[in-house]
Amino acid sequence: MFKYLPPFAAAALTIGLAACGAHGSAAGTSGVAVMPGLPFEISYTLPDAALPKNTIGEELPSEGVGTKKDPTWGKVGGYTQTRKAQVLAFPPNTTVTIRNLSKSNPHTLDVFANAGKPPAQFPSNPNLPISAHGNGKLSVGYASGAINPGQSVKVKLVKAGTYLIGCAFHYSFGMQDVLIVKAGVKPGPDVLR
Ligand SMILES: [Cu+2]
Repeated sequence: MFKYLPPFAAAALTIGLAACGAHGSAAGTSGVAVMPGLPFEISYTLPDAALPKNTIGEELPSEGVGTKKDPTWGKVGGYTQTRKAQVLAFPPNTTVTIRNLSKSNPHTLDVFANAGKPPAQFPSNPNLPISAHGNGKLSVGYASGAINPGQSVKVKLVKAGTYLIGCAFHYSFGMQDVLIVKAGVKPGPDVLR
């Protein structure tokens, strides 16, 4: 891109990117770095960063998190522990932060059934309350309540199990996923479990 980047400019760019990363912008992984007093600017793209540990991010698949065909459970979408849709997994007794990654839509995380054996059989019209249920403890019947854009709620995974989850507002838009609560499990479609 540039044959020569003055050392001070490189330092300024590094500082700028570090500051950007520290704010952990949800999906803002590209932009333009402008250095005051210098007659050029630099476009950059940062790799997708993982969410903080023990965080579930949620948004519409079309808002960026997408859907995934999991080899074990089938198509899931809307929820992630990284940046892209995946089957979720945590050990029991973890306290998880559910974070709405959207800039414009409220979302929920509702647990409406045990998953049973794979692949996941998502019913066409499950009971998904918008109001909060379960008192911050996750098992079948838990509902986060509406989480506004950028906001979070915490829930404790008190009971081992494999659950079907969905969003009360956007289940039919593909916010359907599997949450595994079991010792030693790893999230994601590419890890044996
Ligand atoms: Cu939603």
